[in-house]
This record gives sequence, structure tokens and C-alpha cells, in this order.
Amino acid sequence: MTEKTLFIVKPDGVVRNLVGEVILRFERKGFKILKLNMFTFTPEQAKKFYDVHKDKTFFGELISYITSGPVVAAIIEGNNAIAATRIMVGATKSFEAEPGSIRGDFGLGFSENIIHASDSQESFDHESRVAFE
Ligand code: FUP
Repeated sequence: MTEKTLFIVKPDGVVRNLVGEVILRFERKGFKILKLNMFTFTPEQAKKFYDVHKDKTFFGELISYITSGPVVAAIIEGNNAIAATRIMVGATKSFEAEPGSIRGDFGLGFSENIIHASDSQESFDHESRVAFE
């Protein structure tokens, strides 16, 4: 089933020069890159993007981190893109992520965990609208 998804190389991934590495992994896996956008989230845009977390205790920290520097958003297309991308990204806590996944291979952080990926069709629709507005 051909599907689209969104990933975002977060500020720590950009600072650590992992943009090329991340894009390369998705290209090699067989995904087609449809759109790319490098930008810095405004606080308003970040709050809209992470709306689902607005009542969580970590919301403030999440917004200040994601707005702290440029990010690279990509819309990609391929077979079962949403689920396949989440597997390639790995567990939220990078220190628990499987080796072979992006978080498992490159990080130890929790809020600073290199990459975001949409977890459903609804989040893809919402997040891609915000990241490419
Ligand atoms: P994920 O889908 O793996 O990116 O993770 P979530 O949607 O559950 O969380 C979004 C982001 O919030 C994560 F990337 C990390 C951050 N987070 C915290 O900083 N603290 C928490 O307690 C939970 C999540």
C-alpha cells in the first residue's frame, strides 16, 4: 500500500550534521522524497504541531527545544510508509532504541532524539500542513 509520511530532523540532528545520513537511509530503503523544507519553528507553529501534547507536563520543554534551531522536514512516499518509518526511527527514548534504528544508532537523548515521524494518517495530515504551511 503506497502511503506518504512526514519526518523531521530535529534541532539536535541538524546541529550534529545528521541531515544527509537520515535522508540517505530513507532513500536507500526505497522511499521517494516528495518534499523537503528547512525552517525554524515559530512558537505558534510549534504549539500547533505538538497540539496533541498540550496538556502534558513536558509541553513547555518540548516547545522550547523544537524552536531552538533549524529543522529539516521531509514528505516521503513508499510501501507502508508510516509504520516502516516509525521502525526506522526507533523508540522515543534513544537510549532504549534498537541498534539499526536512527535513534538507536545516533543518540542517547529523550527530548533530544534526532528525528520525529508521524504515527498515523491523521498526524501526517496535521503535521505536514504545519511543517509546509
Ligand atoms: P515519538 O512519537 O517517538 O516522537 O514520541 P511522542 O510523540 O510520544 O513524544 C513527542 C516528543 O516529546 C518526543 F520526541 C520526546 C518528547 N517527550 C519528552 O520530552 N518528555 C516526555 O516525557 C515525553 C516525550
